[in-house]
Amino acid sequence: MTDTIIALATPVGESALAVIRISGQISLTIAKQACNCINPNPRNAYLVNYRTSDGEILDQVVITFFNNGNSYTGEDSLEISCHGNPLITEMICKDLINRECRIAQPGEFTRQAFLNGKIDLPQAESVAQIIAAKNEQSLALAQRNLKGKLSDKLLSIQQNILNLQASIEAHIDFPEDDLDENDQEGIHQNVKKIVKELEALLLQAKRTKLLTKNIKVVLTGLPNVGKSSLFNALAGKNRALIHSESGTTRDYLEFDIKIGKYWITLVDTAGIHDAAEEIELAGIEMSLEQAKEADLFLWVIDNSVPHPIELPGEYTKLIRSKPTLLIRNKSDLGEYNWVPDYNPPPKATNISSTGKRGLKQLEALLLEIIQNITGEGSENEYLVGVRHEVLIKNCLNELTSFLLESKNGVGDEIVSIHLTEARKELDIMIGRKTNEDMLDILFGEFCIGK
Ligand SMILES: Nc1nc2c(ncn2[C@@H]2O[C@H](COP(=O)(O)OP(=O)(O)OP(=O)(O)O)[C@@H](O)[C@H]2O)c(=O)[nH]1
Ligand SMILES: [Mg+2]
Repeated sequence: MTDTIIALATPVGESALAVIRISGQISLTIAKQACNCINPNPRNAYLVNYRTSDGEILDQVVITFFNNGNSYTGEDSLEISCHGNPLITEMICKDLINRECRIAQPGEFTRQAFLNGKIDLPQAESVAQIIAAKNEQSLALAQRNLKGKLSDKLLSIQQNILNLQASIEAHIDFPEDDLDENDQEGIHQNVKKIVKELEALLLQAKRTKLLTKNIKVVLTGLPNVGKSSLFNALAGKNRALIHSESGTTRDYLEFDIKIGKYWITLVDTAGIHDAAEEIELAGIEMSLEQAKEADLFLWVIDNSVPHPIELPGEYTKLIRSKPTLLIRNKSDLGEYNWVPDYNPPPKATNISSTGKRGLKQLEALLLEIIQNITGEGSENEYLVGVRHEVLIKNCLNELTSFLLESKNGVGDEIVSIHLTEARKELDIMIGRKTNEDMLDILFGEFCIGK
């Protein structure tokens, strides 16, 4: 007999209700023996008393039975909604263990659903993505993945590769009917089309990284330009210490704010300069660490001085490599409107942190940059996780090798192997080829009860 697994599907703590999930062969027996519900109609709710094996009533609960063909996991399942008191859920779980159930591993319900063919691997992954979504956009995309949209896309790419391979291999079997130049060119064009589709998915993988967490926005710049003042103005409270003396901020400070649909983590850092003091140097070292992890910079300068001193080269490189908004602060004292001499210069805006001037415009520009890097409103259609990103890159490598070798006259029989390998990578993405270790890692990231 296979194991029957149980888990508390709701957070631990006091709440109106708590849900205990059961999946496996003895689900129906539990409905009968613990809840006196002899022949529950699947998907109907029953108000019953939950009794231990000794007949003690633990709680009045609502149970719903799902028969194996129509359950989430593909096995007989039972959901028990009890009062949301941790004492009650603990007693019911203990009684279920006495009745030969065991506590589920993280993600085990979804793993069962996958193993029983209820969903494929991208759909299983989307379940965790739905739970972890940090904004409406990633939620909507995760829900599309759950409907199978990413799987459909991967399957269509795989089918296209298979069709191409079939036309190549038809000629391998009948060498007298060789592929002519036109056939070759047609195949190359089609492979290039597939390469484009995979590259578009890679771009979405990059965007997915931003969508599935808070976007890290780091305030950077020279000392005393007003970084902490701006941090406080955006946070709407006095979190950071502000002083006319330069070198005030030592540790970095974080605060979460919402801009448009997006949660961002604002990070205030120590001003960068050639500090002499050891403690200040340590703070500047921290600033650099934060800058390396930034998704976006708010580069603050003092607009009331004619020409701001350039940042150290390392920072300039970082700023140029990531989306940046140049903030010309202290514009109440003067407007020199310096522009960095590289092309294209970053978007810039004039503000006064202390005078609360230009902040709305700053937020609008920040949102514009975020929408641009997350691809909001564009062709961004899927969440593409890190696992897929690696496999897409492998797949692209195979197709690139195919094109290169085929153009260099390597025989069809040999180059066709690259197409087989590309299809294998897609098999792993979809979950047609798996192994226990991979599934352990993948589902190990889920919460218990999902
Ligand atoms: N007039 C004016 N003064 C400002 C403005 N923003 C900040 N200041 C002043 O500039 C000084 C430095 O401000 P901070 O916010 O501490 O500057 P910082 O960049 O965080 O400085 P460090 O932590 O030393 O790197 C303070 O005296 C602020 O009151 C502004 O927009 N206008
Ligand atoms: Mg500061």
